[in-house]
Amino acid sequence: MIKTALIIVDVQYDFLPPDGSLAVPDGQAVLPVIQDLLDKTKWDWPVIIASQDYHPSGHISFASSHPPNEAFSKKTIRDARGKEYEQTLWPDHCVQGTKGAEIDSSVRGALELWGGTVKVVRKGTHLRLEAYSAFEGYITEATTTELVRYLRSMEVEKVAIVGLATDFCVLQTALSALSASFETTIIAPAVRGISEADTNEAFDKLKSLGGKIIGRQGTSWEQ
Ligand code: VGL
Ligand code: ZN
Repeated sequence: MIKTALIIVDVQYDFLPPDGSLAVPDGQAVLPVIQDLLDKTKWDWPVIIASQDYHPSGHISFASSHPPNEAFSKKTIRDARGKEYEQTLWPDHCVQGTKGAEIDSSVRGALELWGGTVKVVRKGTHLRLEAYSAFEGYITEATTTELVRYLRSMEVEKVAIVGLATDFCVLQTALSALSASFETTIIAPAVRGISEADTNEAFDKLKSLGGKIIGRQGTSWEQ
């Protein structure tokens, strides 16, 4: 039996309408679909990863850290590794210890039923490093364990990715999964993006790299 891990990306209050500081349009639409995927009577995931964007205040990606630049503008910056790149500047979001950084309670409640099957991965925890991909984070209770190594140790060969936002963290998580040679599927009804154009571009890019984008058919998830 080929093992598939479910990766739930950044389903946190700051990415959810109506109150999130970086609310993804229609982001709440992913919640019932993710609830369904976490229904133990229907699904038998051997591994579930829940990623959590988890920034210190003053994070390098926040517009407020680069006055007078505005949120959603871009700026060329140099990060802690000396890498120079164009960063999209964001409103402050997912600040460690705040309500906005918490995973939605309906998802958290459903995850609790899966016990040790679930690992939480926190990312973006370094003040001067951006991290969109769940593969750039660390499993919280074993800070030296990287996600690729963990999934390989669990003999996972496929990943199914859901969550927010399609054009940033979902995209980058899927690109990481593909480059680590996991068979990679995005469950389209369970993702939403910040920009429609970028979301379509993300789907095209993933398809061109061998990722699968699937929707719902009947009672199962099929292509
Ligand atoms: C995300 C922007 C900034 C995401 C995280 O989860 O897609 N987007 N930080
Ligand atoms: Zn972030």
